[in-house]
Amino acid sequence: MFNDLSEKLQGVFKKLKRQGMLSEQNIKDSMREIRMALLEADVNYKIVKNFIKAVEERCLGQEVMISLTPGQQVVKIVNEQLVSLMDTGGFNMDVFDNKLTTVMLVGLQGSGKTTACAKLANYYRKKKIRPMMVACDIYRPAAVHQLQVLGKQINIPVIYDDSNEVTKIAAKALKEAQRDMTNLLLFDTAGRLHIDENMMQEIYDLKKQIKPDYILFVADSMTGQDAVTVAKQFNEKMDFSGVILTKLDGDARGGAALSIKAVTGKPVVFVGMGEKVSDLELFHADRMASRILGMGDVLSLIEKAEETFDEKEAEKLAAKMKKNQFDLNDFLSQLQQIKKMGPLDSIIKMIPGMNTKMLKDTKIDEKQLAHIEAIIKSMTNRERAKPQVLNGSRRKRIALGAGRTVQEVNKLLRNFEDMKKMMKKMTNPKFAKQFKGLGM
Ligand SMILES: Nc1nc2c(ncn2[C@@H]2O[C@H](COP(=O)(O)OP(=O)(O)O)[C@@H](O)[C@H]2O)c(=O)[nH]1
Ligand SMILES: [Mg+2]
Repeated sequence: MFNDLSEKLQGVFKKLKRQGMLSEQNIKDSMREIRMALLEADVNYKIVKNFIKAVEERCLGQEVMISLTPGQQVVKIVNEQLVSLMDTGGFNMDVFDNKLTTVMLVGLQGSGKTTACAKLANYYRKKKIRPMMVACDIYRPAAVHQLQVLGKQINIPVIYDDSNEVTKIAAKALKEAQRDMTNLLLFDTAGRLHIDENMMQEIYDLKKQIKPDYILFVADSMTGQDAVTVAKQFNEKMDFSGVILTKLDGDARGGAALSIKAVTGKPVVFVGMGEKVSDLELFHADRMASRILGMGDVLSLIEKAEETFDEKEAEKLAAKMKKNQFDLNDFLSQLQQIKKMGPLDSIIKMIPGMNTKMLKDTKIDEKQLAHIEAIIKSMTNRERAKPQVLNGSRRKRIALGAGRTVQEVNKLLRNFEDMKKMMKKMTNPKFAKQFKGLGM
């Protein structure tokens, strides 16, 4: 699904993550690439424009510039903006087992209405609902037959009529539904190849007649922008409740999925993932965004970091780093937080102030971390706050207490001093440029 878009976005992020520090120029370059990727995925240009503006503003804000690992923060922001773009606002198509819910399916010919009708019947029946389908597409000779075949296949009753009058078929269906204690009446309607006044009027009249609880617009995701344009026109006339996006199993580029909510204000409710009656999924904006970004893992890692790293704590640390007041107590508390998070290799990149480049050549060894922790824990509070008081005899005492050698204590203190110097440089904007020059 959306392979091209996914690959391109991931390419942008890969580049970003390789850069430890982000400059305004980095961000601008990335935004240009993301914009291209979205446009090529056939996302509506106005939506792309607003999307990029929102992402860029957040990226240039404090949030990213001083942050944690900036590259990953950009990913996180893009992800959040994607989710908000497709947000369903908690919309649910509620159907109850003790009353009748009526649903109309509308859309162009070939978008997948008839198939979606059967998919919905199948989906809700699994939830102990009694569905019934109504064949209101009287124009295509095969359309009624198609619904009947599907109905037979999944054992769902289909209402039809030889009268060739939609109003009569609808009236008959409403009556049968009452008698049959049906909970869900699904009206499959006629489509045209293009928007057509007569067709619109017909389904509009049908709406007036049956007063459906929900109208679902069926959109073929393969048609990208066109699907969105058509959706807009249908919405103006029909004021539909939500969208079923079909054929996401194909090589759709993503334009329809990403634009339809922003253009119509109506959420995607279901997605069609194949021709089979069972190929229907409930739509989740967050999962769709994750799929597009191909990055479920990174996200859960960031979430994990956010859960573990107290936000206030992280801010305090960042401030301390800036003022060069980061001491061994802070170092220890960071080590302990990291340990809570699990496997080190994947986690280490998220430590505030550290970046991938810096850590690339440092072999991270869990045992070594335990030693470091033991050494710091053998120090007094004052020693941790002011490591400069650590003379030879203190170092010897600490080594003994931790069961390590004096050399190890010395090495830790040396590394810590180096790290502090590095942090000072990294948090100083004047040096940020130089750092990049040095390839750090
Ligand atoms: N791959 C795939 N094909 C679909 C999906 N939904 C519908 N189709 C196919 O699209 C074609 C048109 O579907 P149909 O339900 O007849 O569209 P309608 O004219 O709107 O009623 C049929 O060949 C369906 O099998 C889907 O989610 N994935
Ligand atoms: Mg049809």
